[in-house]
Parts: sequence; structure tokens; C-alpha cells
Amino acid sequence: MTRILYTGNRNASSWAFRAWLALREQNIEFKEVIVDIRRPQRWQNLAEIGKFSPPAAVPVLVDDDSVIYDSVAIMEYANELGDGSLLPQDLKLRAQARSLVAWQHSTLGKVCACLSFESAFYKKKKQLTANEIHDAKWIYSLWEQYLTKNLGEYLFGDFSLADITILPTVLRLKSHLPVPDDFPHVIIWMDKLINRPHVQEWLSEAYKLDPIYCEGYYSS
Ligand SMILES: N[C@@H](CCC(=O)N[C@@H](CS)C(=O)NCC(=O)O)C(=O)O
Repeated sequence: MTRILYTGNRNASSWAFRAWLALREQNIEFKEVIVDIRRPQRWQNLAEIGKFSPPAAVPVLVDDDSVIYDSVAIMEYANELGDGSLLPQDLKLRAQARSLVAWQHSTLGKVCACLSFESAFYKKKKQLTANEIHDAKWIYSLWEQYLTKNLGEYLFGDFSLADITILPTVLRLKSHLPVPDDFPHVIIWMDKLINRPHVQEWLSEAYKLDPIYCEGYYSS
């Protein structure tokens, strides 16, 4: 049995972070290959991935002869390989959790696009624009609604793929704009999420790396 997860740099690859975390949270054994996605070597390294995975992107999980690409597919696979606890048991709650995962994956992740995952690790943060502050607060208010409604420690009660999918945005936004006191559930949830041992493992490695500066960050 060979199971290899190709990830990216700890301080750059938010998609790989999600896939890696779902596997770790389900105690699935795998070997990890970190692909350097910094420019200029990015293109050559991803071209190598493209030899066996059509999107030529990370993350990609190769499980014996199965090639599973896209972070959401890998997260779902990790959940099914494991005990299934990363999605709610209740049918309707599960569908709602999947809705949030899909929305984040397709659209919501683009909010505050200039605050890239890389920027969560910068020591010197940029001054946020009025639009960024407005959008970040809107996202905080959305999360507060989920957390209030589902009456648990996490977005859908128990820790789930929804929390994993949102985590990189938590790191991007929180590191630039502390959560205002009017979102008390968000403050507690973020703290729990960030302090999960596997999350800490990834982050402690990410903070040790040289920052990867994204063009236009300080001028946007
Ligand atoms: N929708 C994909 C996105 C994966 C993705 O964009 N990964 C980046 C690295 S974090 C990448 O490899 N991009 C390839 C490229 O820029 O051509 C997923 O969720 O896995």
C-alpha cells in the first residue's frame, strides 16, 4: 500500500493544508511530499505533478493507483476512509455543512483576495482598506450566525470539514483584523480551531519559514 499526499509550502498552500489536516484528523497514514510552489521553480515542479494529475496542482493524493485531486475530494475521501465523523450524522445538517464547504471553495474564499494565505504569516501587516474591513466583518457575522444557530463548539456542532475548509480564511482575516467583541462565538471558535494539535503542527512549521511576499500586498 502506498499513499502519498503531495502538498505545498506550509506558508503558501492553503488548499494542501485542508487536505493534509483532514487526513491527519482521521489518523490516516500517508507519506507527504512537499512541492515547492514558490516562483520560479513553481512552474517546473507543478509540471511534474501534471504528469500524473491533470490539474497540475497541489494537493493531490495518490493512493495506490488512484489519483485524487482537489482539496474537497481529498477531504471527503479522508472522512470516508476514517470514521466519517468529519461530517454531521444528520442528513440536513450534513447538506448544510457541504453547502458551506462548496460556497467557500467556489466563491467565499475570494473575499479579501489581497489578504492571501501567505500574508497571514507576514510580521508587518498592511493597512486594511475600508472595503476589506467591511468584508471581513461581514464574514465574521456569517460565522457568528452559524455558531449561534448550531449550538456547538464548531460551525456545525462538532468539528467538521466545514471548519477545515474555512480555517485558512480564519487565519488570513484574524491576523489582519482582530475579531470585534460583538462576535463572541467567533472568538471562542477560532481559538479552539487554531489550537487543535494538528493545526498547531502545520502552523508551527509555517511560522518558521521565510515569508513569501505576494505582489501588490502593501500597495493594495
Ligand atoms: N481547487 C483546487 C485548487 C488547488 C490549487 O490552486 N493549488 C495551488 C497551490 S496552493 C496550485 O497548485 N496551483 C497551480 C497553478 O497555479 O497552476 C483544490 O482545492 O485543490
